[in-house]
Amino acid sequence: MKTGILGGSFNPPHKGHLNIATKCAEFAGLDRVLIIPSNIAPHKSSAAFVSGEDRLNMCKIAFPSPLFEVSSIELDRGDTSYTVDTLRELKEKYPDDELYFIIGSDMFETFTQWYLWDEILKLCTLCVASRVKGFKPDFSSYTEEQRRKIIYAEYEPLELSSTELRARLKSNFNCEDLLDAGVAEYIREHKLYDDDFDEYRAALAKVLDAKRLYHCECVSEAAGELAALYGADVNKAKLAGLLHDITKRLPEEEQLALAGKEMTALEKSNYKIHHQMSAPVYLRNNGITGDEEILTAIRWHTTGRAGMSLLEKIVYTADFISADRSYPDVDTVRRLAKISLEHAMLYTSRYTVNYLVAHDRPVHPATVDCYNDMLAHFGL
Ligand code: DGI
Ligand code: FE
Ligand code: FE
Repeated sequence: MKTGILGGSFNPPHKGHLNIATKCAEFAGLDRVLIIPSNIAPHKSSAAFVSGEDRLNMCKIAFPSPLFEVSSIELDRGDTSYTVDTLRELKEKYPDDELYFIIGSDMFETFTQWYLWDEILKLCTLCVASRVKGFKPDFSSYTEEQRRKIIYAEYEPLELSSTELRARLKSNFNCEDLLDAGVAEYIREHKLYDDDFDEYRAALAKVLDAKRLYHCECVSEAAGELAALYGADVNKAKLAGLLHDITKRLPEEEQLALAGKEMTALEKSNYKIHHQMSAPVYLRNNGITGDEEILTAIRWHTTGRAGMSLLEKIVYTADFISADRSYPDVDTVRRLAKISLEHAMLYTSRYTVNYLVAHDRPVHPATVDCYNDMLAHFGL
């Protein structure tokens, strides 16, 4: 029997997952595919509120039998889910099966950094799902024998991430084409991905259009993930991300009325940076939040500055890597943000300075300070 394995956090499972599993099953002639939600340590996850049990139940709805079989093997084991441990266990349970482990080509790029990757290749065949036609991987780190254990399935991807999906759910975007109707129902019924931000959302909806609301939800999600990764307060980060652009669509006169007194001439003449100054005043005046940390993070989210706090760095970076962003370097910045906030910020502050200089636009001193601060951080 040829058994495929698709692992993931499935938070929530969506049609992109179903697509990759179905295509790989066809390509490799798999008899069944095991769907294995990974165990997530609660403190590590920004969507910590969604239990393993709920993710397991959603997978059962999203992946129909008989081809798919949902397994709780990683949830039962607890702790960090290492692929090698899962494969060992499966090998014991199904000694006569040929195992195929499905991964995306982007994950494959760093495969040789996985824990005991060479043993993984002894236990299974890697089925690399490539979105690029005629994908030619770099094989230099593999032996001839290892190469034979790696196959490629070309597929038409559904460009979609769970982060994006959660932001869509919250801004009431239509998710029908992305999410199984049963899973959507399950999420509603169990109030998953709900937070206590509905009052904040109502305040935002008064002054922002649908597109900007969606951007704010995306930044909120990204900020929550960064906070979980770097040990900041996840709720605070999510709220700061949610509110960061609240005054973006207010008329210029209103923004100046809110914060004009504190603005320098350069700030007054640069419309793009008004909203970082007006937002904290607006939030406080309207009784939306008086949380100093949140207000300060929003206050510097466009320019950055020297000596930023962890929360300030998180909001600043989340704004660059949120799921709705699509500028050419965005994937590079997303990758850097996982390495360190400073790596990402060196890149983005340099990008901003370059962009402004190239377009003959004035550069705010705080933007330069931020860039210099990052250079200094790396001893440059
Ligand atoms: O509000 P967002 O669009 O989500 O993002 P943001 O608050 O980072 O704003 C980005 C815009 O602000 C972008 O068009 C560049 C501009 N900007 C950033 N730093 C400076 C700046 N504009 C000037 N003039 N000077 C700056 O230092
Ligand atoms: Fe902004
Ligand atoms: Fe923004």
